[in-house]
Amino acid sequence: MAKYNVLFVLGGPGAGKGTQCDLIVKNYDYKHLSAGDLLREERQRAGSQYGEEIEGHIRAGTIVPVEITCSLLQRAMEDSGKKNFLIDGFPRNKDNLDGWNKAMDDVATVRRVLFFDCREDVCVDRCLNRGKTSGRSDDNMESLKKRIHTYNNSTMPIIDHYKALDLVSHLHAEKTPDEVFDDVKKVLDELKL
Ligand code: UP5
Ligand code: MG
Repeated sequence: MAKYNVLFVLGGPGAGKGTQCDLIVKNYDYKHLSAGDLLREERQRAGSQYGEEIEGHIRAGTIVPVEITCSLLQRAMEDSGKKNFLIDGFPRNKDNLDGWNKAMDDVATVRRVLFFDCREDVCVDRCLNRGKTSGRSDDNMESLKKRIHTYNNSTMPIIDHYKALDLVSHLHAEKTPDEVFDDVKKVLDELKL
């Protein structure tokens, strides 16, 4: 069987990863999998043995062990019947990267990393604004500070790792969603998946 094509979608909290993935799936044949959304669903699932552990990490802005996240991603990929995936918000640290490589090396190829680069104050404003209605337990200033700390310390090195492999498309994410998407389209049109 041909390997899955994967684009990792990375960037700080509120950088617009989910927003851009929504625009991509309307225009291209990709399946969008948000690792954060899959974890939030698993947290809500009756009988999940991981609910409390996941909630603890989300509130604290720390990273759920890769065995949990990667198995949710793997199952969602298999169930989708699709070939091209946007994996949003993963891998966030070295543990995630190592776990992914171990589990997925034979079945998926990382074709590109879309890096949505957005100033911290803009990210904070967006998340606090969304927090008025999102119901997300981490859209508050206390959790946000921790999310940003984790992003700078643990996720940036992963982006740098893929930069060294020449796989990163750097996108300026402070513009309007449509303007950012114009830049995304150029990347995807060139990739031709
Ligand atoms: N918005 C978006 N784009 C805009 C633009 N261009 N101009 C103006 N406004 C814009 O957008 C955020 C808000 O900004 C929205 O209101 C939107 O309308 C507006 P969104 O597209 O949702 O941004 P996104 O980057 O997806 O932000 P999100 O908050 O989802 O990012 P995080 O990375 O913080 O959250 P995620 O859900 O990925 O992870 C949450 C937690 O889960 C993590 O902190 C961690 O604890 C855990 N997690 C893991 O442990 N492992 C994983 O692999 C994944 C998550
Ligand atoms: Mg998101």
